[in-house]
Amino acid sequence: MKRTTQVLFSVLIGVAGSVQAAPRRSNPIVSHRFTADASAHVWNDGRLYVYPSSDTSPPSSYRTMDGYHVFSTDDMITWVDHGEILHSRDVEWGTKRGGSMWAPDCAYKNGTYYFVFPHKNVEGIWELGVATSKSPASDFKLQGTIKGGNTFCDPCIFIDHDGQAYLYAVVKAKCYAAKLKDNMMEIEGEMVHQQGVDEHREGPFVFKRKGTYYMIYPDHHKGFNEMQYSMSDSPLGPWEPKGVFVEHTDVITMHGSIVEYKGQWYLFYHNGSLSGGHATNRSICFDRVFFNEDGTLQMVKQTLGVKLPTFHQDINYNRMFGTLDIGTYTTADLEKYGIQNDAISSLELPSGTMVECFEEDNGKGKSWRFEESFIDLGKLGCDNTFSSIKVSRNPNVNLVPNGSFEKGVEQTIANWRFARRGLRGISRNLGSADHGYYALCFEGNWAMLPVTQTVAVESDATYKVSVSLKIDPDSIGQIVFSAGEHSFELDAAEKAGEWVRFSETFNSGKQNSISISCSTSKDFKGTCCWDGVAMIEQK
Ligand code: FUB
Repeated sequence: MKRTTQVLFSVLIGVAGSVQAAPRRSNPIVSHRFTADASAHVWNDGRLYVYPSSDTSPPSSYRTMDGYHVFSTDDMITWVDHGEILHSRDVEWGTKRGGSMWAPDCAYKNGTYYFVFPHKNVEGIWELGVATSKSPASDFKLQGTIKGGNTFCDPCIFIDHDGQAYLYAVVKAKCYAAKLKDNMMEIEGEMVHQQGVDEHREGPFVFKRKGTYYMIYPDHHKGFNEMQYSMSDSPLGPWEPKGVFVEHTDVITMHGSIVEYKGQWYLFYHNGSLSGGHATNRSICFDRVFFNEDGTLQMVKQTLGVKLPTFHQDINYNRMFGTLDIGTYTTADLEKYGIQNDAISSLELPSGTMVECFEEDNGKGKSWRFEESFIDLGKLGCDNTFSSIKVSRNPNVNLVPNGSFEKGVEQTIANWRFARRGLRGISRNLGSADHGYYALCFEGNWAMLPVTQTVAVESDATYKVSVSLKIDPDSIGQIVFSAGEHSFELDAAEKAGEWVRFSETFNSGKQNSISISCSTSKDFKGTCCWDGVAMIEQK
Protein backbone atom coordinates (compact mmCIF):
# COMPACT_ATOMS: atom_id res chain seq x y z
CA MET A 1 0.00 0.00 0.00
CA LYS A 2 1.37 3.36 -1.03
CA ARG A 3 1.25 5.82 1.86
CA THR A 4 1.49 9.48 1.09
CA THR A 5 2.17 10.59 4.59
CA GLN A 6 1.73 14.27 5.26
CA VAL A 7 2.25 15.20 1.63
CA LEU A 8 0.02 17.78 0.11
CA PHE A 9 -0.48 16.62 -3.48
CA SER A 10 -2.07 19.74 -4.83
CA VAL A 11 -3.62 22.31 -2.64
CA LEU A 12 -6.40 23.73 -4.73
CA ILE A 13 -8.38 25.90 -2.41
CA GLY A 14 -8.44 26.57 1.32
CA VAL A 15 -11.93 27.79 2.18
CA ALA A 16 -12.65 29.46 5.46
CA GLY A 17 -15.83 27.68 6.58
CA SER A 18 -18.75 29.95 7.26
CA VAL A 19 -21.88 28.64 8.85
CA GLN A 20 -25.38 29.94 8.52
CA ALA A 21 -28.37 28.18 9.94
CA ALA A 22 -29.02 24.91 8.14
CA PRO A 23 -27.45 25.44 4.73
CA ARG A 24 -28.89 22.77 2.39
CA ARG A 25 -28.26 22.45 -1.26
CA SER A 26 -30.51 19.44 -1.62
CA ASN A 27 -33.77 17.96 -0.39
CA PRO A 28 -35.05 17.74 2.25
CA ILE A 29 -34.41 21.34 3.25
CA VAL A 30 -34.77 20.85 7.02
CA SER A 31 -32.89 18.01 8.67
CA HIS A 32 -32.83 18.90 12.38
CA ARG A 33 -36.56 18.29 12.90
CA PHE A 34 -39.45 16.68 11.07
CA THR A 35 -41.64 19.04 9.05
CA ALA A 36 -44.65 18.54 6.77
CA ASP A 37 -47.41 20.36 4.85
CA ALA A 38 -45.18 23.21 3.64
CA SER A 39 -46.98 26.44 2.81
CA ALA A 40 -44.53 28.82 1.10
CA HIS A 41 -44.92 32.57 0.62
CA VAL A 42 -42.72 35.43 -0.51
CA TRP A 43 -43.18 38.53 1.60
CA ASN A 44 -42.21 42.17 1.12
CA ASP A 45 -38.80 41.74 2.74
CA GLY A 46 -37.78 39.70 -0.32
CA ARG A 47 -37.40 36.43 1.57
CA LEU A 48 -39.26 33.20 0.94
CA TYR A 49 -40.95 31.87 4.10
CA VAL A 50 -42.21 28.34 4.68
CA TYR A 51 -44.89 27.63 7.26
CA PRO A 52 -44.96 23.85 7.79
CA SER A 53 -46.53 21.66 10.45
CA SER A 54 -44.22 19.78 12.85
CA ASP A 55 -44.10 16.00 13.19
CA THR A 56 -42.88 14.74 16.52
CA SER A 57 -40.03 12.27 16.95
CA PRO A 58 -39.95 9.31 17.45
CA PRO A 59 -42.80 8.67 15.01
CA SER A 60 -46.11 8.49 16.81
CA SER A 61 -49.28 9.68 15.12
CA TYR A 62 -50.72 12.76 13.48
CA ARG A 63 -52.39 13.49 16.85
CA THR A 64 -49.09 14.43 18.50
CA MET A 65 -48.11 17.01 15.85
CA ASP A 66 -47.22 20.25 17.64
CA GLY A 67 -45.03 23.35 17.85
CA TYR A 68 -45.01 25.31 14.59
CA HIS A 69 -41.60 26.56 13.38
CA VAL A 70 -41.10 29.00 10.50
CA PHE A 71 -38.23 28.71 8.00
CA SER A 72 -36.97 31.27 5.49
CA THR A 73 -34.36 31.71 2.80
CA ASP A 74 -33.16 34.27 0.31
CA ASP A 75 -31.20 31.92 -1.92
CA MET A 76 -33.06 28.57 -1.80
CA ILE A 77 -29.96 27.07 -0.17
CA THR A 78 -29.49 28.64 3.23
CA TRP A 79 -32.51 28.02 5.43
CA VAL A 80 -33.04 29.85 8.69
CA ASP A 81 -35.16 28.21 11.39
CA HIS A 82 -36.88 31.14 13.10
CA GLY A 83 -37.92 28.90 15.99
CA GLU A 84 -41.27 28.00 17.43
CA ILE A 85 -44.06 30.50 16.90
CA LEU A 86 -46.94 28.58 18.47
CA HIS A 87 -47.60 25.46 20.56
CA SER A 88 -50.85 23.76 21.56
CA ARG A 89 -50.14 24.57 25.21
CA ASP A 90 -50.69 28.26 24.33
CA VAL A 91 -54.12 27.70 22.81
CA GLU A 92 -56.57 28.09 25.64
CA TRP A 93 -59.61 27.04 23.56
CA GLY A 94 -57.79 23.90 22.39
CA THR A 95 -58.10 20.25 23.36
CA LYS A 96 -56.60 19.53 26.78
CA ARG A 97 -54.72 16.57 25.28
CA GLY A 98 -52.52 19.01 23.28
CA GLY A 99 -51.10 18.11 19.87
CA SER A 100 -53.39 18.13 16.80
CA MET A 101 -51.67 21.19 15.35
CA TRP A 102 -52.09 20.32 11.68
CA ALA A 103 -51.27 21.92 8.35
CA PRO A 104 -51.23 25.75 8.73
CA ASP A 105 -51.05 28.67 6.36
CA CYS A 106 -50.02 32.31 6.64
CA ALA A 107 -51.31 35.41 4.85
CA TYR A 108 -50.25 39.05 4.84
CA LYS A 109 -52.79 41.84 4.74
CA ASN A 110 -52.53 45.56 5.55
CA GLY A 111 -49.31 45.25 7.56
CA THR A 112 -50.36 42.15 9.53
CA TYR A 113 -49.37 38.50 9.14
CA TYR A 114 -52.26 36.10 9.81
CA PHE A 115 -51.15 32.61 10.84
CA VAL A 116 -54.11 30.24 10.44
CA PHE A 117 -53.89 26.77 11.94
CA PRO A 118 -56.28 23.80 12.30
CA HIS A 119 -56.57 22.60 15.89
CA LYS A 120 -59.13 20.59 17.83
CA ASN A 121 -61.17 22.47 20.41
CA VAL A 122 -62.02 21.22 23.94
CA GLU A 123 -64.81 19.12 22.43
CA GLY A 124 -62.40 17.51 19.96
CA ILE A 125 -63.85 19.37 16.95
CA TRP A 126 -61.61 21.07 14.39
CA GLU A 127 -61.43 24.86 14.45
CA LEU A 128 -59.34 27.27 12.40
CA GLY A 129 -57.29 29.26 14.90
CA VAL A 130 -55.75 32.62 14.04
CA ALA A 131 -52.62 34.25 15.44
CA THR A 132 -51.36 37.60 14.16
CA SER A 133 -48.07 39.44 14.14
CA LYS A 134 -46.38 42.44 12.59
CA SER A 135 -43.45 40.13 11.75
CA PRO A 136 -43.52 37.09 9.45
CA ALA A 137 -41.79 34.67 11.82
CA SER A 138 -42.15 35.81 15.42
CA ASP A 139 -44.38 37.48 18.02
CA PHE A 140 -47.63 35.84 16.92
CA LYS A 141 -50.53 36.56 19.29
CA LEU A 142 -53.61 34.35 19.38
CA GLN A 143 -56.80 36.06 18.20
CA GLY A 144 -59.37 33.27 18.44
CA THR A 145 -60.94 31.21 15.67
CA ILE A 146 -62.42 31.99 12.25
CA LYS A 147 -66.17 32.42 12.54
CA GLY A 148 -67.68 29.93 10.09
CA GLY A 149 -64.54 27.73 10.13
CA ASN A 150 -65.82 25.26 12.73
CA THR A 151 -65.29 21.56 11.66
CA PHE A 152 -62.90 22.57 8.85
CA CYS A 153 -59.25 21.53 8.58
CA ASP A 154 -56.21 22.22 6.32
CA PRO A 155 -56.82 25.97 5.73
CA CYS A 156 -55.34 27.87 2.80
CA ILE A 157 -55.65 31.65 2.57
CA PHE A 158 -55.32 33.18 -0.87
CA ILE A 159 -55.22 36.96 -1.28
CA ASP A 160 -56.11 38.12 -4.76
CA HIS A 161 -54.47 41.06 -6.49
CA ASP A 162 -57.42 43.29 -5.49
CA GLY A 163 -56.72 42.52 -1.81
CA GLN A 164 -59.74 40.23 -1.33
CA ALA A 165 -58.90 37.26 0.91
CA TYR A 166 -60.33 33.77 0.31
CA LEU A 167 -60.35 30.82 2.68
CA TYR A 168 -60.14 27.24 1.39
CA ALA A 169 -60.55 24.39 3.85
CA VAL A 170 -61.52 20.77 4.08
CA VAL A 171 -64.22 18.70 5.68
CA LYS A 172 -64.75 14.98 4.98
CA ALA A 173 -62.15 15.09 2.17
CA LYS A 174 -64.13 17.78 0.28
CA CYS A 175 -62.80 21.26 -0.49
CA TYR A 176 -64.92 24.30 0.47
CA ALA A 177 -64.17 27.99 0.00
CA ALA A 178 -65.51 31.44 0.77
CA LYS A 179 -64.46 35.08 0.87
CA LEU A 180 -62.97 36.22 4.16
CA LYS A 181 -64.18 39.49 5.61
CA ASP A 182 -61.68 42.34 5.94
CA ASN A 183 -61.04 41.41 9.58
CA MET A 184 -59.77 38.01 8.35
CA MET A 185 -61.66 36.40 11.25
CA GLU A 186 -65.06 35.85 9.63
CA ILE A 187 -66.36 34.15 6.53
CA GLU A 188 -68.55 36.14 4.17
CA GLY A 189 -71.66 34.04 3.56
CA GLU A 190 -71.02 30.29 3.69
CA MET A 191 -68.23 27.91 2.81
CA VAL A 192 -69.16 26.59 -0.64
CA HIS A 193 -68.19 23.16 -2.00
CA GLN A 194 -65.72 23.67 -4.85
CA GLN A 195 -66.81 22.10 -8.13
CA GLY A 196 -64.27 20.44 -10.41
CA VAL A 197 -61.68 19.72 -7.72
CA ASP A 198 -61.81 16.05 -8.63
CA GLU A 199 -60.40 13.31 -6.41
CA HIS A 200 -59.56 15.90 -3.74
CA ARG A 201 -58.56 14.42 -0.38
CA GLU A 202 -57.08 17.28 1.70
CA GLY A 203 -54.56 20.13 1.80
CA PRO A 204 -55.76 22.54 -0.95
CA PHE A 205 -53.43 25.40 -1.91
CA VAL A 206 -54.42 28.20 -4.32
CA PHE A 207 -52.17 30.52 -6.31
CA LYS A 208 -52.59 32.77 -9.33
CA ARG A 209 -50.46 33.06 -12.48
CA LYS A 210 -51.15 35.25 -15.51
CA GLY A 211 -54.78 35.79 -14.45
CA THR A 212 -55.49 32.08 -13.96
CA TYR A 213 -56.21 30.49 -10.57
CA TYR A 214 -54.66 27.14 -9.74
CA MET A 215 -55.70 24.82 -6.91
CA ILE A 216 -53.27 22.01 -6.05
CA TYR A 217 -54.32 19.19 -3.70
CA PRO A 218 -53.46 15.64 -2.66
CA ASP A 219 -55.71 12.97 -4.17
CA HIS A 220 -56.90 9.54 -2.99
CA HIS A 221 -54.24 7.55 -4.83
CA LYS A 222 -54.19 4.24 -2.99
CA GLY A 223 -51.35 3.73 -0.53
CA PHE A 224 -49.53 6.94 -1.32
CA ASN A 225 -51.38 10.09 -2.40
CA GLU A 226 -50.35 11.98 -5.51
CA MET A 227 -50.76 15.70 -6.13
CA GLN A 228 -53.39 16.86 -8.64
CA TYR A 229 -54.50 20.31 -9.73
CA SER A 230 -57.42 22.19 -11.22
CA MET A 231 -57.55 25.55 -12.99
CA SER A 232 -60.16 28.29 -13.03
CA ASP A 233 -60.67 31.89 -14.10
CA SER A 234 -62.31 32.62 -10.75
CA PRO A 235 -60.96 32.07 -7.21
CA LEU A 236 -64.17 30.31 -6.23
CA GLY A 237 -64.37 28.06 -9.29
CA PRO A 238 -65.89 26.22 -10.98
CA TRP A 239 -62.56 24.46 -11.50
CA GLU A 240 -61.38 22.39 -14.41
CA PRO A 241 -59.56 19.26 -13.22
CA LYS A 242 -56.16 18.75 -14.86
CA GLY A 243 -54.94 15.58 -13.18
CA VAL A 244 -51.73 14.50 -11.50
CA PHE A 245 -48.63 16.68 -11.68
CA VAL A 246 -46.62 15.23 -8.76
CA GLU A 247 -46.13 11.50 -8.27
CA HIS A 248 -46.37 10.05 -4.80
CA THR A 249 -43.44 9.96 -2.39
CA ASP A 250 -42.64 7.32 0.26
CA VAL A 251 -45.31 8.59 2.70
CA ILE A 252 -49.08 8.46 2.28
CA THR A 253 -49.75 12.20 2.59
CA MET A 254 -48.80 14.74 -0.08
CA HIS A 255 -49.51 18.30 1.00
CA GLY A 256 -47.75 21.38 -0.33
CA SER A 257 -47.74 24.71 -2.12
CA ILE A 258 -46.47 26.49 -5.22
CA VAL A 259 -44.74 29.86 -5.17
CA GLU A 260 -42.76 32.09 -7.52
CA TYR A 261 -39.46 33.36 -6.21
CA LYS A 262 -36.82 35.40 -8.04
CA GLY A 263 -38.37 34.55 -11.40
CA GLN A 264 -38.61 30.79 -10.83
CA TRP A 265 -41.54 28.67 -9.69
CA TYR A 266 -41.20 26.07 -6.95
CA LEU A 267 -43.33 23.29 -5.52
CA PHE A 268 -42.98 22.62 -1.79
CA TYR A 269 -44.04 19.17 -0.59
CA HIS A 270 -42.89 16.53 1.87
CA ASN A 271 -41.52 13.02 1.87
CA GLY A 272 -40.19 10.50 4.40
CA SER A 273 -36.60 10.52 3.22
CA LEU A 274 -35.07 11.37 6.61
CA SER A 275 -37.10 8.84 8.57
CA GLY A 276 -37.07 5.96 6.12
CA GLY A 277 -40.66 6.59 5.06
CA HIS A 278 -42.43 7.01 8.41
CA ALA A 279 -45.87 8.48 7.68
CA THR A 280 -45.62 10.80 10.67
CA ASN A 281 -41.94 11.73 10.46
CA ARG A 282 -41.94 13.76 7.28
CA SER A 283 -39.51 16.27 5.77
CA ILE A 284 -40.21 19.25 3.54
CA CYS A 285 -38.63 19.51 0.10
CA PHE A 286 -38.91 21.74 -2.92
CA ASP A 287 -38.48 21.31 -6.65
CA ARG A 288 -38.78 23.44 -9.75
CA VAL A 289 -42.18 23.89 -11.42
CA PHE A 290 -42.51 24.45 -15.17
CA PHE A 291 -45.60 25.56 -17.08
CA ASN A 292 -46.61 24.65 -20.62
CA GLU A 293 -47.50 27.37 -23.13
CA ASP A 294 -51.21 26.94 -22.34
CA GLY A 295 -50.59 27.44 -18.62
CA THR A 296 -50.92 23.78 -17.64
CA LEU A 297 -48.36 22.31 -15.29
CA GLN A 298 -45.63 19.91 -16.33
CA MET A 299 -44.95 16.87 -14.15
CA VAL A 300 -42.66 17.90 -11.32
CA LYS A 301 -39.40 16.02 -11.14
CA GLN A 302 -38.61 15.15 -7.52
CA THR A 303 -34.88 15.77 -7.29
CA LEU A 304 -32.20 16.56 -4.83
CA GLY A 305 -33.19 20.23 -4.94
CA VAL A 306 -31.47 23.08 -6.73
CA LYS A 307 -28.15 21.84 -8.05
CA LEU A 308 -27.01 24.80 -10.07
CA PRO A 309 -23.86 26.90 -9.97
CA THR A 310 -24.20 29.77 -7.52
CA PHE A 311 -22.48 33.14 -7.93
CA HIS A 312 -21.50 35.15 -4.86
CA GLN A 313 -20.44 38.67 -3.97
CA ASP A 314 -18.08 37.54 -1.19
CA ILE A 315 -15.46 34.82 -0.85
CA ASN A 316 -17.35 32.94 1.85
CA TYR A 317 -20.23 31.80 -0.37
CA ASN A 318 -22.75 33.67 1.78
CA ARG A 319 -23.86 36.70 -0.19
CA MET A 320 -25.30 35.07 -3.25
CA PHE A 321 -26.26 36.93 -6.42
CA GLY A 322 -28.13 33.92 -7.76
CA THR A 323 -27.96 30.65 -9.64
CA LEU A 324 -27.61 30.01 -13.38
CA ASP A 325 -29.00 27.03 -15.25
CA ILE A 326 -27.28 25.45 -18.27
CA GLY A 327 -26.92 28.14 -20.98
CA THR A 328 -24.91 31.13 -22.19
CA TYR A 329 -25.36 34.57 -20.67
CA THR A 330 -24.32 38.03 -21.87
CA THR A 331 -23.84 40.95 -19.44
CA ALA A 332 -27.45 41.96 -20.10
CA ASP A 333 -28.69 38.41 -19.39
CA LEU A 334 -26.72 38.29 -16.16
CA GLU A 335 -28.25 41.57 -15.06
CA LYS A 336 -31.69 40.09 -15.72
CA TYR A 337 -30.84 37.23 -13.34
CA GLY A 338 -29.61 39.68 -10.69
CA ILE A 339 -25.94 38.78 -11.18
CA GLN A 340 -23.65 41.80 -11.29
CA ASN A 341 -21.01 40.57 -13.73
CA ASP A 342 -18.25 42.86 -12.46
CA ALA A 343 -18.73 42.01 -8.78
CA ILE A 344 -18.57 38.21 -8.66
CA SER A 345 -16.03 37.15 -6.03
CA SER A 346 -16.68 33.44 -5.75
CA LEU A 347 -18.72 30.64 -7.20
CA GLU A 348 -19.77 27.20 -6.15
CA LEU A 349 -20.25 24.41 -8.63
CA PRO A 350 -22.34 21.37 -7.76
CA SER A 351 -20.97 18.13 -9.08
CA GLY A 352 -21.67 17.67 -12.78
CA THR A 353 -21.67 21.36 -13.73
CA MET A 354 -18.97 23.44 -15.40
CA VAL A 355 -18.69 27.22 -15.77
CA GLU A 356 -16.73 29.19 -18.36
CA CYS A 357 -16.30 32.93 -17.80
CA PHE A 358 -15.26 35.33 -20.57
CA GLU A 359 -13.65 38.76 -20.38
CA GLU A 360 -15.83 40.05 -23.23
CA ASP A 361 -19.47 39.64 -24.07
CA ASN A 362 -20.75 36.72 -26.16
CA GLY A 363 -18.04 34.30 -25.13
CA LYS A 364 -15.15 36.39 -26.47
CA GLY A 365 -11.76 37.43 -25.08
CA LYS A 366 -9.75 35.77 -22.35
CA SER A 367 -11.59 32.92 -20.67
CA TRP A 368 -11.47 30.85 -17.48
CA ARG A 369 -12.95 27.39 -16.99
CA PHE A 370 -14.03 26.16 -13.57
CA GLU A 371 -14.86 22.62 -12.52
CA GLU A 372 -14.01 22.48 -8.83
CA SER A 373 -16.64 22.88 -6.14
CA PHE A 374 -15.59 26.10 -4.41
CA ILE A 375 -13.90 28.80 -6.47
CA ASP A 376 -12.42 31.87 -4.81
CA LEU A 377 -11.89 34.13 -7.82
CA GLY A 378 -9.78 36.59 -5.82
CA LYS A 379 -7.18 33.88 -5.19
CA LEU A 380 -7.08 33.13 -8.90
CA GLY A 381 -6.72 36.85 -9.67
CA CYS A 382 -9.82 37.00 -11.85
CA ASP A 383 -12.54 38.40 -9.60
CA ASN A 384 -14.75 41.17 -10.95
CA THR A 385 -13.56 40.70 -14.53
CA PHE A 386 -16.24 38.80 -16.42
CA SER A 387 -18.65 39.99 -19.08
CA SER A 388 -20.28 36.76 -20.20
CA ILE A 389 -20.71 33.29 -18.75
CA LYS A 390 -21.41 29.83 -20.13
CA VAL A 391 -22.80 27.09 -17.87
CA SER A 392 -22.66 23.53 -19.16
CA ARG A 393 -22.84 19.95 -18.00
CA ASN A 394 -19.47 18.77 -16.86
CA PRO A 395 -18.52 15.57 -18.62
CA ASN A 396 -16.30 14.89 -15.59
CA VAL A 397 -18.98 13.73 -13.19
CA ASN A 398 -18.13 12.97 -9.59
CA LEU A 399 -18.45 9.22 -9.11
CA VAL A 400 -18.72 9.49 -5.33
CA PRO A 401 -22.36 9.61 -4.27
CA ASN A 402 -22.87 12.15 -1.48
CA GLY A 403 -19.31 13.45 -1.45
CA SER A 404 -20.42 16.28 0.82
CA PHE A 405 -21.93 14.00 3.48
CA GLU A 406 -25.52 15.12 3.45
CA LYS A 407 -27.72 13.14 5.79
CA GLY A 408 -29.65 10.15 4.56
CA VAL A 409 -32.08 8.61 6.99
CA GLU A 410 -31.97 10.35 10.35
CA GLN A 411 -28.65 9.73 12.15
CA THR A 412 -27.01 8.33 9.04
CA ILE A 413 -25.17 9.72 6.06
CA ALA A 414 -26.44 8.47 2.73
CA ASN A 415 -24.10 6.11 0.88
CA TRP A 416 -21.45 5.97 3.59
CA ARG A 417 -20.96 3.04 5.99
CA PHE A 418 -19.39 2.61 9.40
CA ALA A 419 -16.86 0.01 8.30
CA ARG A 420 -16.13 -2.23 11.25
CA ARG A 421 -19.66 -3.04 12.30
CA GLY A 422 -21.01 -2.81 8.77
CA LEU A 423 -23.77 -0.56 10.05
CA ARG A 424 -25.27 2.37 8.24
CA GLY A 425 -25.65 4.27 11.51
CA ILE A 426 -22.79 6.66 12.11
CA SER A 427 -24.43 9.05 14.52
CA ARG A 428 -21.29 9.53 16.57
CA ASN A 429 -19.51 10.94 13.57
CA LEU A 430 -22.28 12.88 11.98
CA GLY A 431 -20.87 16.17 10.78
CA SER A 432 -21.96 19.71 11.04
CA ALA A 433 -22.48 22.32 8.37
CA ASP A 434 -18.91 23.50 8.47
CA HIS A 435 -17.53 23.67 4.96
CA GLY A 436 -20.43 25.64 3.51
CA TYR A 437 -22.81 22.67 3.67
CA TYR A 438 -22.32 19.36 5.45
CA ALA A 439 -19.00 17.83 6.35
CA LEU A 440 -18.19 14.61 8.13
CA CYS A 441 -16.67 15.61 11.45
CA PHE A 442 -15.19 13.53 14.23
CA GLU A 443 -14.52 14.62 17.77
CA GLY A 444 -12.90 12.24 20.25
CA ASN A 445 -9.82 11.12 22.08
CA TRP A 446 -9.49 7.87 20.16
CA ALA A 447 -9.17 6.60 16.58
CA MET A 448 -12.31 6.98 14.53
CA LEU A 449 -13.72 3.80 13.03
CA PRO A 450 -13.44 4.19 9.25
CA VAL A 451 -16.43 5.58 7.40
CA THR A 452 -16.35 4.07 3.93
CA GLN A 453 -18.04 3.61 0.59
CA THR A 454 -17.25 1.62 -2.50
CA VAL A 455 -17.11 3.47 -5.80
CA ALA A 456 -17.60 1.63 -9.10
CA VAL A 457 -14.85 2.40 -11.66
CA GLU A 458 -13.84 1.20 -15.14
CA SER A 459 -10.75 -0.97 -15.24
CA ASP A 460 -7.60 0.57 -16.76
CA ALA A 461 -9.00 4.11 -16.62
CA THR A 462 -7.51 7.28 -15.14
CA TYR A 463 -9.20 8.97 -12.20
CA LYS A 464 -8.55 12.02 -10.09
CA VAL A 465 -9.48 11.65 -6.45
CA SER A 466 -9.83 14.74 -4.23
CA VAL A 467 -10.85 15.55 -0.69
CA SER A 468 -10.85 18.56 1.64
CA LEU A 469 -9.52 17.92 5.13
CA LYS A 470 -9.49 20.09 8.22
CA ILE A 471 -8.07 19.48 11.66
CA ASP A 472 -8.83 21.78 14.57
CA PRO A 473 -6.11 23.59 16.52
CA ASP A 474 -5.23 21.80 19.81
CA SER A 475 -5.79 18.40 18.16
CA ILE A 476 -3.12 15.69 18.15
CA GLY A 477 -2.50 13.08 15.43
CA GLN A 478 -3.60 12.80 11.82
CA ILE A 479 -6.81 12.91 9.83
CA VAL A 480 -6.72 10.32 7.05
CA PHE A 481 -8.53 9.84 3.74
CA SER A 482 -7.77 6.92 1.47
CA ALA A 483 -8.94 5.76 -1.94
CA GLY A 484 -7.74 2.24 -2.71
CA GLU A 485 -3.97 2.30 -2.34
CA HIS A 486 -3.75 6.06 -2.20
CA SER A 487 -3.92 7.95 1.01
CA PHE A 488 -3.82 11.55 2.20
CA GLU A 489 -2.97 12.55 5.73
CA LEU A 490 -3.00 15.92 7.39
CA ASP A 491 -1.10 16.24 10.64
CA ALA A 492 -2.33 18.53 13.42
CA ALA A 493 1.25 19.63 13.94
CA GLU A 494 1.56 20.60 10.29
CA LYS A 495 -1.56 22.64 9.53
CA ALA A 496 -4.52 23.30 11.78
CA GLY A 497 -7.67 25.35 11.61
CA GLU A 498 -8.08 25.55 7.85
CA TRP A 499 -9.42 23.42 5.03
CA VAL A 500 -6.76 21.89 2.83
CA ARG A 501 -7.66 20.26 -0.47
CA PHE A 502 -5.72 17.20 -1.64
CA SER A 503 -5.90 15.47 -4.99
CA GLU A 504 -4.10 12.80 -6.95
CA THR A 505 -4.47 11.13 -10.31
CA PHE A 506 -4.17 7.34 -10.62
CA ASN A 507 -4.96 4.43 -12.95
CA SER A 508 -7.50 1.86 -11.81
CA GLY A 509 -5.55 -1.07 -13.31
CA LYS A 510 -7.57 -4.26 -13.05
CA GLN A 511 -9.98 -2.97 -10.42
CA ASN A 512 -13.65 -2.31 -11.10
CA SER A 513 -14.31 -0.74 -7.73
CA ILE A 514 -12.34 1.40 -5.31
CA SER A 515 -12.96 1.55 -1.59
CA ILE A 516 -12.72 5.06 -0.15
CA SER A 517 -12.44 5.69 3.54
CA CYS A 518 -12.31 8.45 6.17
CA SER A 519 -10.46 7.69 9.40
CA THR A 520 -7.91 9.04 11.85
CA SER A 521 -4.55 7.88 13.15
CA LYS A 522 -4.60 5.63 16.23
CA ASP A 523 -3.28 8.35 18.54
CA PHE A 524 -5.85 10.94 17.42
CA LYS A 525 -7.23 13.40 19.96
CA GLY A 526 -9.38 16.36 18.97
CA THR A 527 -11.67 17.33 16.11
CA CYS A 528 -11.28 16.86 12.37
CA CYS A 529 -13.50 17.01 9.26
CA TRP A 530 -13.73 15.63 5.72
CA ASP A 531 -15.64 17.24 2.87
CA GLY A 532 -15.92 17.57 -0.93
CA VAL A 533 -14.89 14.00 -1.76
CA ALA A 534 -14.66 13.55 -5.52
CA MET A 535 -13.48 10.88 -7.92
CA ILE A 536 -13.58 12.01 -11.52
CA GLU A 537 -12.59 10.08 -14.62
CA GLN A 538 -9.88 11.86 -16.63
CA LYS A 539 -10.76 11.43 -20.30
O1 FUB B 1 -50.07 16.70 8.62
C1 FUB B 1 -51.31 16.36 9.17
C2 FUB B 1 -52.29 16.21 8.14
O2 FUB B 1 -51.83 15.20 7.23
C3 FUB B 1 -52.47 17.44 7.30
O3 FUB B 1 -53.26 18.39 7.88
C4 FUB B 1 -52.94 16.78 6.09
O4 FUB B 1 -53.03 17.58 4.97
C5 FUB B 1 -51.95 15.67 5.94
O5 FUB B 1 -50.71 16.05 5.44
